[in-house]
Amino acid sequence: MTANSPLVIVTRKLPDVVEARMRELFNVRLNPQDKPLTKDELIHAVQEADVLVPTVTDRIDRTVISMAGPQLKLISQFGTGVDNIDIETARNRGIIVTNTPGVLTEDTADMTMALILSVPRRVMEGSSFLKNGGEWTGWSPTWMLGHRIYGKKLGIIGMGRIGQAVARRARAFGLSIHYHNRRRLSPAIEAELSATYWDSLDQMLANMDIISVNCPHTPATYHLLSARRLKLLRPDAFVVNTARGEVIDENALARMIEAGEIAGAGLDVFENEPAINPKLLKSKNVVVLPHMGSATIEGRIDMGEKVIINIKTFLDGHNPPDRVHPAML
Ligand code: 8YV
Repeated sequence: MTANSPLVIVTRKLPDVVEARMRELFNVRLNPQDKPLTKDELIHAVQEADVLVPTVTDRIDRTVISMAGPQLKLISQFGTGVDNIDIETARNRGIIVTNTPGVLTEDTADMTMALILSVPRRVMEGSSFLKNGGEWTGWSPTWMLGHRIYGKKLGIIGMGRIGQAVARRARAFGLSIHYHNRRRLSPAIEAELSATYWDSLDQMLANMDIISVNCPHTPATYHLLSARRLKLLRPDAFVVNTARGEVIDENALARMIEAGEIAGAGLDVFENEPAINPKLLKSKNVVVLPHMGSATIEGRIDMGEKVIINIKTFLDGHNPPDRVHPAML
């Protein structure tokens, strides 16, 4: 590795083993302080880097990409979602974009299940009561009653890898599986998951007990759960989102939960992260998590490994395996 080797700039601190391997393989500039880059710093990075490794917290928009130097040839996202990157502008400038699909499927599905269980069963509420010094006078037949999971209808929006992993888990909890997706699954997968397809999202929403958002954020899915669609939900329905905040009109959701028009929500992602609608923070019917879906050490190391494979393959003159094409979105 020489100082003349292609420069790889990583925008955030990654797990130690990932960084150590990157140092062995590449001429890499890391961010040990983990301070997110400002827009100016990002622009500076794309003017110097041959390969940029951003995360969900970096907005690689048209302005940033337009300022890139001609040496920038690869944006290797540490993450599966690429809605922070203007893929179209990158493509027009001949910059390849890759992501890290597959390796965070099971972790994200686990977190989705955790929220599906936590909200109706009031798990966080019970725990906070005790931890915040609530006076527990002992077991009571009518106190802290939530709602049964078994036998309820789960409507999954987005039946890709993560949606299907959620379905597999949810079946074991006795939920019946319903889904809406751009494309209907093959009969074999539908049979394996005992999944019912709803061509009409509106009709599915009106009939479900729990909705789980598992689709990517694209221009087509922005506010897919709009105020109008949220109104279709039954007042005893719960909403879970581990995908992207932008898929739900967060203000409308917060208003409707406050008004008792929706029973509650489990949210790992928000429309304007790290900001969260204060109504959601206050509501006892809402469980909020700070975007932790893929936050396992194993998952983050696997993501790093994917990034390394994409960069190494590209620098060796081959097509990186996890290339994102605009048509995929
Ligand atoms: C990642 C995610 O941690 O991969 C994704 O799409 O939402 C997260 O789990 C994050 O995006 C890292 O860039």
